Amino acid sequence: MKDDGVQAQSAIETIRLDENDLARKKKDELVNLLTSCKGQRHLVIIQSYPDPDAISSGLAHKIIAEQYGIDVDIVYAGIISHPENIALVKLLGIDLKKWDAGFDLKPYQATVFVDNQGTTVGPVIDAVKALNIPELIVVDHHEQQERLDPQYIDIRKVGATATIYASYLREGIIQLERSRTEHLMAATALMHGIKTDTNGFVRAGSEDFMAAAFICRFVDSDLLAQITSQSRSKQTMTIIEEALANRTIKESYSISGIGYVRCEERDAIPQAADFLLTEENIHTAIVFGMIVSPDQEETIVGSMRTSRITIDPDEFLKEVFGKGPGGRYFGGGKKTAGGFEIPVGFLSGGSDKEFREMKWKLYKAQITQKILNKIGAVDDDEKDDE
Ligand SMILES: [Mn+2]
Repeated sequence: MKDDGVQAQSAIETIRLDENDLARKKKDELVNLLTSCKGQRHLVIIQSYPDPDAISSGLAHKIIAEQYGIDVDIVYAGIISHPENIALVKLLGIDLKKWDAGFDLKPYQATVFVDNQGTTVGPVIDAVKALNIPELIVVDHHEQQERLDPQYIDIRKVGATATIYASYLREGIIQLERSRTEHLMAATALMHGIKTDTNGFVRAGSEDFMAAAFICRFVDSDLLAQITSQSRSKQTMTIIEEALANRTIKESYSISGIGYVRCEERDAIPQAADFLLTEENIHTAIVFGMIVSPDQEETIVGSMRTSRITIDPDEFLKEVFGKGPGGRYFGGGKKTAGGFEIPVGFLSGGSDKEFREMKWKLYKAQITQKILNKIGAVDDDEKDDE
């Protein structure tokens, strides 16, 4: 790097320089840590319902760490249900391991959390904590949480975790080569990750653009086109239809409870929220439903999307739903999107249709009420409902 002309930097360039300094410093720190872990085997833990940002960041971490002589497996404890995500994993041949109670954690010397801080990864977190596997690395772009105490932490307020991994690559943490298929795959995945987490670059900031500009040289554009051209399933369309029909609009908020949703269709909830946000005069959409896991545990799962700068989904959801008995917030988020999960617990299960409907009604009323209270609106549906 040349440092001539530094005095002539404009304010913006100075900021960019600071960003580059930070990226370089974090990259150096990570290199030192990875070098000291040579010969180990690490477990990258991604969120239970992995999105392209998590999947691509996990993959990038794996190819970087492997160059430092570390074996890496990527694990998730839920389901990959969005067609684009299935396509991403299949087309790029990414080896994601699905966690279950029989998963052998003993081979791993340390854990790595990408695009999360241990709060959205399901039961795998308790299993690794029970075995006292050291929490080594956290790389994320969500608000800082207090669940983990890792040796290395890199949380930046950028559009995607993939942006942070691209910055490591830009700083030369490993040498990307066009002739190596796995490098092209990782770059293509990262581009998709940045793209989806920034709503197609609409919400991207300067770091996200710089990251994309660097990795675009290594992107396989045919593959990227294939990944993004996946269509919506019929079931997803039905859920979006349901969300549209059941929505309540208050103060430019669109709120919709869609009842029971199959576990496999969980990703339709954020897609429905994305869809409701496209309506005229709507700045915020919240969609929620009841998900039943294969072991009959029920959970209310919701997604929030907003286009209003002054609304912070993280703050909003924490304030609306508060904390559960374990002291953990039911919800949280990042700049334009958030989610929440409320376990039904003791009332879970029961195949009786009437009982299920009663339960759903109760939860729907409570959730809607809490949201309306927060935005200062009155629920006049309450009166003329049924
Ligand atoms: Mn992300």
